[in-house]
Amino acid sequence: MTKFSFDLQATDGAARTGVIRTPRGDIRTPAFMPVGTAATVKAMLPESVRATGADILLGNTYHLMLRPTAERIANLGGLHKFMNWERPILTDSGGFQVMSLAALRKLTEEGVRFSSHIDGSKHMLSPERSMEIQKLLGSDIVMCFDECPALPATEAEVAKSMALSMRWAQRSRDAFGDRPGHALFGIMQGGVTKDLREESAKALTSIGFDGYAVGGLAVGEGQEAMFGVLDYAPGFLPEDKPRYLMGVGKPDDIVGAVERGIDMMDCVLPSRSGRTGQGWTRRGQVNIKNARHMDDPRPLDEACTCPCCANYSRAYLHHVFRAQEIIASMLLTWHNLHYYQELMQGLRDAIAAGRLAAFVADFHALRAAGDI
Ligand code: PRF
Ligand code: ZN
Repeated sequence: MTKFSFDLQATDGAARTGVIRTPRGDIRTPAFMPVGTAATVKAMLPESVRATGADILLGNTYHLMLRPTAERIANLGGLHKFMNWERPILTDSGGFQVMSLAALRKLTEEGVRFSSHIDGSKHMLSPERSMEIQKLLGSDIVMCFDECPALPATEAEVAKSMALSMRWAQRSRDAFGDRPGHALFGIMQGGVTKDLREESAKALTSIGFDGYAVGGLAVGEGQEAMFGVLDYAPGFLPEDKPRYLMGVGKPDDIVGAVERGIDMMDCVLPSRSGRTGQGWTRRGQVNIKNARHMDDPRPLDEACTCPCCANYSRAYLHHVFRAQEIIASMLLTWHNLHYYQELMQGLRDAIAAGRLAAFVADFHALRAAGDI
């Protein structure tokens, strides 16, 4: 069986391009992972998500354990079969979603007790239970169970939380065991404090993981502070393992993260904003509900080859959004995911050719020109 591996193929400054190999297929990096929280990328068929160029999806322990439950998915043959996506799936471990979504949370050394945001039922997540759920789902890339402290937090609070996450990382490693073809990623915490980030990276690398995530960013600190951390944090991690920035981001966040040595990212933005009428293009952001599009026969982006831009006008998109037709979400989500994947392909090609700086300059120049 193909084992899990990472081939680093080229670098350009701190940026890297390569391929993560898994038994379910290759993941070209830098990779963007569309979010399929509830066993679906909302408004998209899996084959359409694949057609945009996605190699891997993200799923969520928290949502799936509550509904339809991990045990039910396991009995039905696992998450890939259940949702009709045969390629790799990365699952988040649940702690981050418990803290942002669940009611009545109680955090202890053991884990987190919480009430479901769906029906109020009581549940527990711990490193051991999170590993068990992610195994039942059949996840290809399993994330450690961690705590992402909510902002604002003092440095002492961030330090205490990071130390807990590192103890949970060891328990996650022990509970995960040896599963050939499946990967376990550690998650670095430590807020915006360099020493804490370094301490966290040392703790994780001494445990040893198949990949390393940078957690605890994009939680309200702002792009400048996030880039400040990314100027040093990837350098604390092993060069020969993938680095995953969790929950990022806008197109310019992605470009900046890749420039700083990040290999994987995920974000609800392209799919979620597709459902609220926000289109992302090379020239910037478009709100299709704006009245100025009402009579516009042009596509959302004249240079885009997605089915939305190939076949539908802004006027049509404007109409179906105003009329709250289901196709509105479908078309704009498809366009946004296509745009994101095309951006990733552009970044990969530029890094491979050693011309990332020129690519990034063009990226910013086109957006600054506006005219959308
Ligand atoms: N930890 C986990 N999932 C996450 C985060 C984290 O810190 C973030 C932070 N941006 C998003 N998703 N487990
Ligand atoms: Zn398009």
